[in-house]
This record gives sequence, C-alpha cells and structure tokens, in this order.
Amino acid sequence: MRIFPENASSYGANIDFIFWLITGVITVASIIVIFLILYPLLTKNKKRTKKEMYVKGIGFKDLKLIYLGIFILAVADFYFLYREMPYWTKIEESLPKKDLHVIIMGRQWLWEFTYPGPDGKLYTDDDVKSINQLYLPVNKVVHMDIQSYDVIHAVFIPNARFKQDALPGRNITRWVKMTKTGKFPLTCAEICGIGHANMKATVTVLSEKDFEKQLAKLYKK
Ligand SMILES: [Cu+2]
Repeated sequence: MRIFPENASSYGANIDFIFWLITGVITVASIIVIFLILYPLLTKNKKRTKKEMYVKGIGFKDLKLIYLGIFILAVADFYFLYREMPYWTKIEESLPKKDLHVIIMGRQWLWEFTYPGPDGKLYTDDDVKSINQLYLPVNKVVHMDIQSYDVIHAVFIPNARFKQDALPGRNITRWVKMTKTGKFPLTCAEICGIGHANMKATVTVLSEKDFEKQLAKLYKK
C-alpha cells in the first residue's frame, strides 16, 4: 500500500524516515495510554474504593507516575530532535553547490518560473520565464529563490517532499535534487484567496539533454 506519492528527490527518503519514526513512537504511546485509560474502566469499575478513584497529585507517591510520563515524553522529544537534526541541517540549512538556479514566484493565482538566459546568470535581462510549468534537469542540484508577488503562498512538491512558504518582500533560497524523470504536481499549500485551489503547476523533470533543448525553446519564444 502506498500512502505517500512516489519519492522523486534525493532527500525524500530522509523526510519519510522521520515521518515513520514519529508515527511509530506515537502509535505505541497512544496504544499504551488508551489501554491505561480503558483497562481500569472496563475491569475494576465496581470494586474500586473511593481512594482509588482519582489521583490527587499530592506527595511523591502520587506524582511519580506523572514525573515518569514527563520524563518519557522529554526523552522521546529529544530523540526525535537528535534523529532529525542531520536531515534538517542538510535539507533546510545548507545549500549544496548549484547546477541550476531558478526563481519560483507565486502570485494570485499562478506560478511563474524564471530561468537564467543564454548568459547562464539569473537576474539579468535575458532571463526567460514559464508559467505553471517548471522544467528541471534530473540529478542536478537546483537552487530555488522562492518569492511572492502579493500574498503568502507556499510551494509544495509532494513527490520531492518539499514545502516552503513564499513571503512577499522576502527571498528564500532552498534547494532540490530530483532523482526521477517525469511529471510531478506543484501546488500552493497556503490559502491565498479565491483562486487558491487553481494554483497548480507541473514540475517536468527531464534528462540533461532534454532540459537543454527545453531551455533553448524558451529562449526562442
Ligand atoms: Cu497561493
């Protein structure tokens, strides 16, 4: 059974690992908690003495179970932090050397993608654009300058496990490396007005050769 869409980025498996780690621990914890609530309710209901019916939380004897709960919670939290930190650093806080640099601009209600022109540099006069269609080369590190023209949007590429808010007045540079060719959806993940649901684009991941051809086509337009 596939719960998530196919992973098509270099770090998608890391994100999925963190998801399943947290989900697994939480599932076990939930089962224990539900058991602890239901077991006495279902079995000892009639026989309980008044003293047994509630915990006042006075004195160490009463409190030790609460402290134990807090301790286990803290250990679980720090364990999650410890396991996710290397991925967080790699995916969110560092920028590997780029092969391509693009701008992703959200606006009500479309996505505008800008690529460097024939000079190979972004933010120059020969830059080219495509609307609702992002072309990316496979197995290349792509830096994405994520921007917004008007309100807050969010770039969401489920197959890459990538999500990043686009904030007006700010430029946020993130990176992705797609590992599979094909077409993948890109949507807006932040309610941004009446046309939000229509803010859909396609990420077309191409081989290096096809990508060059596609860029050449954009240059001719
Ligand atoms: Cu939007």
